[in-house]
Amino acid sequence: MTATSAYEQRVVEILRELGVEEIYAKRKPVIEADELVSVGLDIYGREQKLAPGAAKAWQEMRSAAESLGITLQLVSAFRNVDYQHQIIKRKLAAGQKMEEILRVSALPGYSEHHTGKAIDLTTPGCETLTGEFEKTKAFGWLGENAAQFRFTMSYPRGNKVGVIYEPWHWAFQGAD
Ligand code: DAL
Ligand code: ZN
Repeated sequence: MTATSAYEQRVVEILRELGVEEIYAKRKPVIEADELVSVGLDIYGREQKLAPGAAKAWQEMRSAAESLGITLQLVSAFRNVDYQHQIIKRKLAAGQKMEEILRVSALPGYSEHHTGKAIDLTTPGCETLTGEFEKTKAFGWLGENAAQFRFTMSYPRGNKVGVIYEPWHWAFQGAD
């Protein structure tokens, strides 16, 4: 048996606080990226970061789309465990049930955004983080070209993870 890392212990404490500690026994947390580079500002003017390999692939993919007049914008990229914890707590405080929250947001320690390889995207004129993104030219372009940059859509319709369809969430499959 391997020793539980300090990181995993921290995740377990957060899960305990949220009343969902049993999740840890079923699935180990994803590892939080330790090396991150800036990828500029998101649509809210916040600096966003990604793991170096993902950052490079993202910049290349965004430029390739832009050269065809298609604008891809960041809504979110790396998120640490504490940030994810805040998201969940905010939703609980707003009266949402945990079951409902988990259809949309991963638990702290379990979000692909911790890896520094996941991005949430939008394009001008699209309401962010809605199914409307699927109808955009940007989404059409991603469907045709993202794989070339090693990005795949993590939560297609009917995914096994039980997360709603997220046409905006793409993850880099290459090395950090
Ligand atoms: N929205 C995805 C599931 C996340 O929170 O990582
Ligand atoms: Zn996402």
